[in-house]
Amino acid sequence: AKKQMGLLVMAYGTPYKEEDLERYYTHIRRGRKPSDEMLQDLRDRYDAIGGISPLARITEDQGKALEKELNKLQNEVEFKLYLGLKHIEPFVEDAVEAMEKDGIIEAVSIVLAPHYSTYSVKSYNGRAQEEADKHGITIRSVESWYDAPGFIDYWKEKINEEYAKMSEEEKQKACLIVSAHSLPMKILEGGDPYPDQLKKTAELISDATGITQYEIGWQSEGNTPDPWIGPDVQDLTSELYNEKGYTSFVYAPVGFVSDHLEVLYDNDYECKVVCDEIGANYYRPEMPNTHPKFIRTLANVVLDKVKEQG
Ligand code: FEC
Repeated sequence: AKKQMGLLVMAYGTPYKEEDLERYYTHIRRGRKPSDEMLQDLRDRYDAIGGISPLARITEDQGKALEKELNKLQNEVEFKLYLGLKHIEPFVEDAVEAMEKDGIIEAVSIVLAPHYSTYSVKSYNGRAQEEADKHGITIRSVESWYDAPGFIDYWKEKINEEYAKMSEEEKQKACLIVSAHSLPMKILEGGDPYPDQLKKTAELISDATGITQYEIGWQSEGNTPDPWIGPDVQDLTSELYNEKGYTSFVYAPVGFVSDHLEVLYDNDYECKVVCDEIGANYYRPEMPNTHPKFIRTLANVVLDKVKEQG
């Protein structure tokens, strides 16, 4: 019989229905209830993208597609999918418990976010590890995959599709903005690799596409008093327009892998508003979602992790 291995796929999570919004937001804020005003502000943003986010369905589809691809690519191991979310059920801990119930003793995990940071990937992996220890389950965790060749190739293809819509003249005045979720500045004090990893993704995409007019941006910063890493993509847009005269902007939110609030609202609405105000053209390549090239890339990253220790 094939060896059974748990495939723990971890992702952010999203409200399933409107009533989930408050407890979800409270969880993101580590137990502090948001004010009515903050809650209403968030509700308005979800309303603007159609009420709830497509993220729940996409995450599930990504997990299933990855499980299928892994079981297709090799014959020694039977991978069994467990979804574990950061801010809503099934929580990361629920997923690990479900593995124990199924008799799984060995697992591999991956977070559906390319860049490592103490705030994101480290916290997912830490929660998984802590729960696994309680049940005697061994988990090997992928830490990052921001430079995986298939990932860069995916973005190259999609960015090129956007540039192909422009005339040569428009391309001359176009700028690619490569972005990830901002984080509080204080992560930098501990030497967090997150900003360097985003920079590397951007360089690899520039090398692959030949696009040299590109900038790094940060987006979706939280509603807290701390200073967050910048420049924010919206400020960056007007600054670049004013200082360099760019009149077309191509937003590649490479720190995310799905259509969700942070892209559908923060890019497709907020950045679009800035572009409209200055009279610039707005472009945003398709997100990876379940694109075969993307799923194949994740599968290879997982297989490399499994092979690391024979
Ligand atoms: O429902 C959806 O479609 C959107 C889901 C969603 C994704 C996402 C990704 C990341 N976040 C990260 C860090 C933070 C930090 C705070 C924070 C706040 C929010 C709020 C919502 C939210 N995030 Fe999120 N994030 C998503 C949704 N995020 C909603 C609360 C309202 C707001 O502030 O806009 C600030 C916490 C605090 O207030 O103390 C920090 C990071 C990622 C990318 C990595 C990952 O996917 O894990 C980092 C998707």
